[in-house]
Amino acid sequence: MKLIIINGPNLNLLGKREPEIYGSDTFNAIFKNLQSKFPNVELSYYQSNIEGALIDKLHEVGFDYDGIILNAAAYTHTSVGIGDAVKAIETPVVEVHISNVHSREEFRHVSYIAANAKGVIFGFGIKGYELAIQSFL
Ligand code: CA2
Repeated sequence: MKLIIINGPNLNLLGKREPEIYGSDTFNAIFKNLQSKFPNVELSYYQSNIEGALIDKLHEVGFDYDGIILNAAAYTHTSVGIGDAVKAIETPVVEVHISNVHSREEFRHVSYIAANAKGVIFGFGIKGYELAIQSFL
């Protein structure tokens, strides 16, 4: 089983800022923990702050991997391009958000990804990434 976690803008700051919303773990630590929890999953990770780079990565993995776990961060709520890419690829995408986007500002209630995602997980903190992996197993 080949899965990739793709994180969008500012998620490289995880564990460094706003721990009250996003927790105090760096994604490096989160990723290592996931690898140890799922030793039989070939798990990779990509993060970018650039919309086009995220689209390129979706195209690159989207016909080959078994699953994509996508936290497009703020682009979730703005990017028709990322939404179109999720629709265009073959690999199923599970959308993840660390925070409960529906208990936050109204602009975060909109997702350009959800309609074409296999499912959406939000509000369970970083545990959401683990739940997303489990959903593919
Ligand atoms: O809850 C989530 O996972 C979000 O995708 C996070 C995005 C936000 O724009 C979405 O509405 C919900 C923001 C990511 C910012 O990440 C940071 C992490 C640490 C410190 C500062 C920002």
